[in-house]
Amino acid sequence: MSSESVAVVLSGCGVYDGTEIHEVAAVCVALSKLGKTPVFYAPDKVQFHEVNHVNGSSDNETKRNVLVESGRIARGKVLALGELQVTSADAVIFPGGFGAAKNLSTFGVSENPVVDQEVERVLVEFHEAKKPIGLCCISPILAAMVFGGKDIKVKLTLGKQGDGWPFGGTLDKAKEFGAEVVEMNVNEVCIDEEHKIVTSPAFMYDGKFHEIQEGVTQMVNAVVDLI
Ligand SMILES: *[C@@H]1O[C@H](CO)[C@@H](O)[C@H](O)[C@H]1NC(C)=O
Ligand SMILES: *[C@@H]1O[C@H](CO)[C@@H](O)[C@H](O)[C@H]1NC(C)=O
Ligand SMILES: CC(=O)N[C@H]1CO[C@H](CO)[C@@H](O)[C@@H]1O
Repeated sequence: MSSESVAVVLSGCGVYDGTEIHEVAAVCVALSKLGKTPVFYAPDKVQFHEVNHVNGSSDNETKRNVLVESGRIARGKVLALGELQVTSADAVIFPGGFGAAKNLSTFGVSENPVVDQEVERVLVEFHEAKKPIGLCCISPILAAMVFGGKDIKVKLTLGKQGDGWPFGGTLDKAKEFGAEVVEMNVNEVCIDEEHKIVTSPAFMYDGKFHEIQEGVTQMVNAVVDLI
């Protein structure tokens, strides 16, 4: 695989049960503008549930597969997360969407949340190899959980608390997991130089499409700078 590859980890297709589509689209555009090739990965497993994005009702009987759903975003080219080797990409990026809290971890659906084992492996291996990790929206909670569990204090943002920030409680959770949480606006990016972890709030903010795109683009630019 090309050394210009950046792995992009998906969690399904659609904000309420998978990857947030506008965020991943912004990631792909920013990467290709910088001459990088996004290579998509997703866990090959049944997704937590399927949400009707029009009326919000959920169905846990449909048993959609996270990898298959992610193929919609990847235009068919998506590999099982188990195949992602740290040597095959310069960096790894996790866009947001509830899939990160339902399929990549159980943060959004369990009192005692866990991170998917392959997700944990990937985060640990890229960190150990000193390759940059980019996360946006809710996905930084994955880094808070994994590195907090190893007593590694990473610095990250999940946006802010207050008006316009519907998921502000997440900041407290990330602190409980052991992360240093920095409050930031949608157009800002948090760079943990020591651990090469780059985060941006994206749709943690109830923002406009271009605001999300600009924040995610800055996140990707900072990730590529750290390669
Ligand atoms: C949402 O729409 C689906 C499909 O039309 C329907 O089966 C379901 O009952 C609806 N749920 C609610 C809460 O309206
Ligand atoms: C589906 O979700 C409902 C409501 O949360 C729950 O009662 C039921 O046990 C779930 N079924 C499966 C197969 O997980
Ligand atoms: C981390 C994890 O595995 N989360 C959930 C993803 O979806 C499946 C359903 O297949 C759940 O069982 C997992 O708990």
